[in-house]
Amino acid sequence: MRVVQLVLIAVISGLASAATNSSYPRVNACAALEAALLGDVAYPNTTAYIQLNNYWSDQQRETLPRCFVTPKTTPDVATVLKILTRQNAPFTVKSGGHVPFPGGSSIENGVTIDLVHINGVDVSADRKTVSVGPGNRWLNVTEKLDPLGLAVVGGRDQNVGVSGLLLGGGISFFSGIYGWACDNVRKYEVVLASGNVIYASPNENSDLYWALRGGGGLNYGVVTRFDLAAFDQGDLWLHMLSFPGTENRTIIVGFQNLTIEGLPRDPAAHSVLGVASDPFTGVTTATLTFLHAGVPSPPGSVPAVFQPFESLPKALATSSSTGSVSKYLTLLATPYGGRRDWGNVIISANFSQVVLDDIMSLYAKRNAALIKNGGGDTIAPLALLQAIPVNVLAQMQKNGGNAFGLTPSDGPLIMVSFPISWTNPANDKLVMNSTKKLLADVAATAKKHGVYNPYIYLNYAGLSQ
Ligand SMILES: Cc1cc2nc3c(=O)[nH]c(=O)nc-3n(C[C@H](O)[C@H](O)[C@H](O)COP(=O)(O)OP(=O)(O)OC[C@H]3O[C@@H](n4cnc5c(N)ncnc54)[C@H](O)[C@@H]3O)c2cc1C
Ligand SMILES: *[C@@H]1O[C@H](CO)[C@@H](O)[C@H](O)[C@H]1NC(C)=O
Ligand SMILES: *[C@@H]1O[C@H](CO)[C@@H](O)[C@H](O)[C@H]1NC(C)=O
Ligand SMILES: *[C@@H]1O[C@H](CO)[C@@H](O)[C@H](O)[C@H]1NC(C)=O
Ligand SMILES: *[C@@H]1O[C@H](CO)[C@@H](O)[C@H](O)[C@H]1NC(C)=O
Ligand SMILES: *[C@@H]1O[C@H](CO)[C@@H](O)[C@H](O)[C@H]1NC(C)=O
Ligand SMILES: *[C@@H]1O[C@H](CO)[C@@H](O)[C@H](O)[C@H]1NC(C)=O
Ligand SMILES: CC(=O)N[C@H]1CO[C@H](CO)[C@@H](O)[C@@H]1O
Repeated sequence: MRVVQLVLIAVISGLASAATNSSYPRVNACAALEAALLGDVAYPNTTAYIQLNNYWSDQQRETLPRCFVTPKTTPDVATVLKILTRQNAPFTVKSGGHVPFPGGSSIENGVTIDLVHINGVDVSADRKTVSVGPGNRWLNVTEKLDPLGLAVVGGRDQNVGVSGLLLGGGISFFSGIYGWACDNVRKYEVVLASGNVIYASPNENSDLYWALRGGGGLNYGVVTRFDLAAFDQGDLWLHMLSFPGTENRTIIVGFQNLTIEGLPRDPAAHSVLGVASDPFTGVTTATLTFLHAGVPSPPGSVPAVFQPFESLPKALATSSSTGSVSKYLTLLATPYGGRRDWGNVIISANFSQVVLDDIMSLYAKRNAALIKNGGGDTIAPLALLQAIPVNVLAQMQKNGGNAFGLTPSDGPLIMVSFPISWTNPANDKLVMNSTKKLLADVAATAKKHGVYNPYIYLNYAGLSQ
């Protein structure tokens, strides 16, 4: 999908032939940028280049541009786009660099526009809007807002970039109340390929406003400011429960009931279920993460919505705590490094036991094959279930609706994604093949049993999707 975006932008701006002509003077693009921006350009083998080349996955970090350019202002971005389009130079845009696959926000032999220096976080006088620069990571936003008793609908991991998450959708701790992150953007500042700066909101360029909410950001321009709806927010509550993976039926059935019955009754509640497979033994562990946007009373109690899980036997571990949004963005962060892949399939939350068993057995079979064929590499698979309850789908209809094409009558839904990490590049094909096949097999069983939804969430979409 991301690659398709790059190709599209190339076609839109007439770059397609240049992108395939290796003798095209791309080095000149870097030099022209350097001249125009008084040196905000970093070349290979410099400290600046090495620092900017900080991606979450190894595959992105290995995809090396001719130069990084780091505009500091919106007019700088306009200058950069004018130069690059005039020179027919291939380029990409980077915010937090958390797309896993090569080319996601990196480009071999092109120019990477790194937005890191466009990093304002400004709260309006009435505390209703936070204007966020596209180069921020989510922790930069929450660290500013927590002390003010404010929050926005944003990411759940400290290092994820604001731009990719907001442009693709954005599942948040607060989504039950407000919808996904993209549903809570009041206004975008966008630099078009022409270098023109325009604004998109419900009453200005409303078609672009619609498309930017989940329709594939880089297709339309470079966003240089997001005006986000803010709300009063204090501490959160977190509760985690781990079970042996052999309990997957009970846990997944409980998660289905939570998605269908529980979450709509308490929109402040949020939950994720992971079934992790040990890289060497294939032994699985199911971990439920529960969050609540308010501290339960009495302190130490478990909110009613999560009570059905408290009585389940065989829990391996549990933990509870309260704290700031920043605390949980740090606690739940996934470290950098390693080779990475993922993809997702979205199904009706009310899937039958047959579908559940099919998905778990397809997952286990795929993981066993990786242990057998991976040559001892540390290949760490995860099956991640995320709820899309009807209250979230209802919030997605705000402001004219987003670009997903989902309504409450399509739900409730569960997104099943399969993130995986490994270390040996020799296993790239093996692992990525297996993920692609697993996604196709899971989609096929969902289709066969009438619970498939064709929506694919861009922000967890694999290269093959
Ligand atoms: C550890 C981890 C945790 C995650 N947690 C969540 C989560 O809680 N909720 C959720 O919904 N998703 C989550 N995601 C998925 C995440 O939303 C996507 O990976 C997202 O694309 C990352 O954004 P980024 O800015 O870091 O990525 P980048 O790779 O920098 O950018 C993503 C895409 O957007 C383009 N782009 C970047 N900036 C701009 C801009 N200003 N204008 C136009 N195009 C731009 C890039 O070219 C690229 O195509 C997580 C991912 C990871 C790896
Ligand atoms: C590639 O670009 C160079 C420089 O503009 C040009 O001389 C050459 O003809 C181009 N080659 C092809 C195959 O388009
Ligand atoms: C954002 O947060 C990171 C990590 O805490 C920090 O290194 C960086 O300087 C921050 N950026 C800004 C603009 O505050
Ligand atoms: C799911 O549970 C069943 C029944 O306990 C078990 O046989 C199977 O191995 C489990 N699958 C996974 C992936 O843990
Ligand atoms: C399903 O969820 C509802 C609402 O939270 C709860 O009352 C009920 O006990 C749950 N059912 C089971 C079987 O867990
Ligand atoms: C779930 O599916 C079952 C059978 O497929 C059906 O009987 C039931 O009404 C459905 N429940 C909901 C809440 O849609
Ligand atoms: C990947 O899949 C393709 C097509 O299914 C197959 O031909 C190829 O052998 C596979 N490669 C690996 C390394 O598994
Ligand atoms: C000497 C040195 O570090 N050379 C490196 C310069 O950068 C290129 C591209 O990043 C590398 O391939 C070289 O190894």
